[in-house]
Amino acid sequence: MIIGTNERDGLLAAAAGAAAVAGSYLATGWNPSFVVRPVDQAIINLTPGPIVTFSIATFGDAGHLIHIAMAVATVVGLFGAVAFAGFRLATRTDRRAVAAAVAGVGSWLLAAALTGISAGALGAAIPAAAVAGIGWLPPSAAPSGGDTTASDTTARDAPAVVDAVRRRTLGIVAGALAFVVAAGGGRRLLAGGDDPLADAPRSEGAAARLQELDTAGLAFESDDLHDMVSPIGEFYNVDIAEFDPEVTADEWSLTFTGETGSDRTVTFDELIDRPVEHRAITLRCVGEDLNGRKLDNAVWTGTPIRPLLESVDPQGECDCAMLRGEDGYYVQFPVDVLAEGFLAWGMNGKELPSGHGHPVRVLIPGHWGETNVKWLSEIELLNTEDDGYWEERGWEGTGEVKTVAKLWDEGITELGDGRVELAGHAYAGTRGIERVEVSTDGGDSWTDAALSDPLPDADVWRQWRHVFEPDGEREVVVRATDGTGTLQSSEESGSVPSGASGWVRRTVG
Ligand SMILES: Nc1nc2c(c(=O)[nH]1)N[C@H]1C(S)=C(S)[C@@H](COP(=O)(O)O)O[C@H]1N2
Ligand SMILES: [Mo]
Repeated sequence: MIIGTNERDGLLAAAAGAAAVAGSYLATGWNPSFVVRPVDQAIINLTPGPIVTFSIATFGDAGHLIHIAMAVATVVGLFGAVAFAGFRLATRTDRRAVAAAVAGVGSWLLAAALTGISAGALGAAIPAAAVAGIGWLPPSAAPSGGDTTASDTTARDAPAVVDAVRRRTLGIVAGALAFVVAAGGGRRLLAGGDDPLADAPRSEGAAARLQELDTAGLAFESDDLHDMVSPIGEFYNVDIAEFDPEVTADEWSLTFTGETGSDRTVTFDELIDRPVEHRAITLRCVGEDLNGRKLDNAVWTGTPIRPLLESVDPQGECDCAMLRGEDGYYVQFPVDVLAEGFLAWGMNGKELPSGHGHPVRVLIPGHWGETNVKWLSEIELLNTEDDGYWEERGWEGTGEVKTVAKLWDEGITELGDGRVELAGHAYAGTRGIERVEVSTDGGDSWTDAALSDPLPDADVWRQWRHVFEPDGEREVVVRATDGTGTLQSSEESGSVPSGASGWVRRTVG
């Protein structure tokens, strides 16, 4: 097959586009100045809510991969179009330098338009210029396919030349792809792994709390099950964006706006000067499956929000507030719920990692995860209620969590003597967990599981454990009773719109 000039330039342009994206990644890593980010953000913003919700329900976490792939393909296409324009101009002027210059300068301008002038822009420009400059061939060297406007050349009937041109083109494309792969690996070397997190300011008391939770916990045989406190690196993550905003403590501030007696802006230094507490607070995402993994607990260092809130004298008629984060996220709920909240700058004694809202997030006891705004920047007191990000997309996830007892894979452990340990966590928000029952006969009879010790914290999960000896296959069911004496609802529902319900059932043995 002969590659026509258009196809050849198209292929080379795509390779230049891919190299530009890879070069930007090499220079910036996976952070806001990577050129894919603004496009990914645009895709997130433009995707209609029902499609987002459908994709979460259908693909789960794979939904992320879908929009990232779309964003990467779009950006490769944009840089490719720039390189393609370079080929056209080079052909018109018959100058190789034009191909390199247009691809290089054009890519730099495009990258700068997407993310601002940064190392990422240069990272995109250099490989694009290289691929375009090396790859471009004058029409006289090109085999002319039916699609080309180039004048007939001797190459048409010279298979050796055609082969040489094709080999050269494929060689350059292969070189560009090798660069893409190398950039991925090279970035990891450059970054040298994640920096260890620093201790959070005023976190001295956190260690004692962590110890207290550890002591309250049950000794599981299972090594893989989280203890009372989830390790930072294993704490679940839910983000509307693929790129965490980068906000330093110096840059950060929180502003109270809208229907207030007086607006107020709080800086990080002012915040950490306030009365400090180390609270165990469990988070659960409304979007998770009944036995899903978006449930975790940490000890958070921070300060209660109530005195700050009272100091701005909220006056709105709805008694409600819209909270906003630096990533464009927003959620609205009642002021009296917010007043119970906690402004956290520490997690398990460390500063908040970027993925969990560095430098400050809010934690709202007992309500679904979506109320716990990360990278918190603004609290607007409203006059009338308004939908938050997820509410606009069909969820009802600002209310109190449902009661759940989990039985994850790693909570089922054979003890080697014929017995099986069943273990997990149960959570009911500020209602607390009073009891967890286990059935090993599909729900006909129930036994109380052992529970971790109660803690003073208002919003923390409990561990449960039950050992039994299965005689063949058994259907295990678990259910919790909350601190008000209410049994976990057996009525089964999916997570949309207000959280999954039912009892977790597993076949064991
Ligand atoms: N700024 C911001 N805050 C956010 C989100 C977000 O995407 N952006 N996701 C929310 C959702 S849906 C959940 S469940 C929790 C998850 O917190 P985590 O990622 O620290 O576990 O954060 C909430 N706060
Ligand atoms: Mo969530």
